[in-house]
Amino acid sequence: MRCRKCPTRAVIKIPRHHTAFCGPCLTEFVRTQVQRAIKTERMFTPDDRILVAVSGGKDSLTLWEILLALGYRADALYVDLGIGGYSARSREKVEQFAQQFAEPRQARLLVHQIKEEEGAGIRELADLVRRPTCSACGTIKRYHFNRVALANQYDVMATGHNLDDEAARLLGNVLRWQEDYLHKQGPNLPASVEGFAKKVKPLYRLTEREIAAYALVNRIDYIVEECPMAKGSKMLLYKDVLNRLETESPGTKQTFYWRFLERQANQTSTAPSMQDTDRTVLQPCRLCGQPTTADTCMYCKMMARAKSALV
Ligand code: Q46
Ligand code: ZN
Repeated sequence: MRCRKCPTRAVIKIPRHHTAFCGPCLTEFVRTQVQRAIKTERMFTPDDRILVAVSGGKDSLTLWEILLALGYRADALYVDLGIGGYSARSREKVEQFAQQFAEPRQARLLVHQIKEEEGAGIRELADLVRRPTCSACGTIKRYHFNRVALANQYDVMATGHNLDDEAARLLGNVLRWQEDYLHKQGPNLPASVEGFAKKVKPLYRLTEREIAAYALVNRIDYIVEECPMAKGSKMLLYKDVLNRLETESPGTKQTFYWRFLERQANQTSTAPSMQDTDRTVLQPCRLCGQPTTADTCMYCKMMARAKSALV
């Protein structure tokens, strides 16, 4: 199989685009897709300071590498969840990456340790407040990400969500007709409260497979194992179903998600969006100042319960 852009041997076939690329042409394709996402969705400009949420996995580390390669001002935040060997191994990958790719470009890695800051790891905290680990984890990661972005005056927060993640999330929301979540899904989410950074997903045009190939070609070493808490998650099931559809009918994932975005864009231009409505309802938490619909945010409520259970 030959690369469609040059006479070299291809390393990856991309059926949804009827194409195949060698290593350097894949690198160019992936970076062009990211640049297109940034421009068409007006995510940020070269003057903005970006905070990337990194986990040690291929998506977030690849995103950080691409933003730096494209010349953006991107630092990263790693939240150490304290999940035994998994957290230790993923942190090691992030630190190695920072030394190799970020430090030479004067980019910083910030690390927050949940155990040190909250007095217990994510599993213990979730048990204490009787919530599923992943739901407690989501609240805690969101809180730290927001807090660091605000304290260090970042303009925008970026996550490594890719086309597979977004299509699986959309499928989950559609299957349950969760319309309020549907309205809040997208690659560019404006700041929910004045003074907070917006959230963007510059990898939304790329599949997991394309990102894994890019990481391999560009020697990005990442943690391959999934978080042990992800086992049995619905998201993995939805991804599997979409992959089966994609094999039979290439382009299914892209059409499913991109058509949704087109519909959303059309609706937004004719009616006030849910995000706009949300912004009027959200207010700063009375304890920490983070955006919330109540008077105290979910994070502060959760930590208060955890602390009273710890004494
Ligand atoms: S890190 Fe956290 Fe995920 Fe692990 S505990 Fe669940 S939510 S699975 S993205
Ligand atoms: Zn709060």
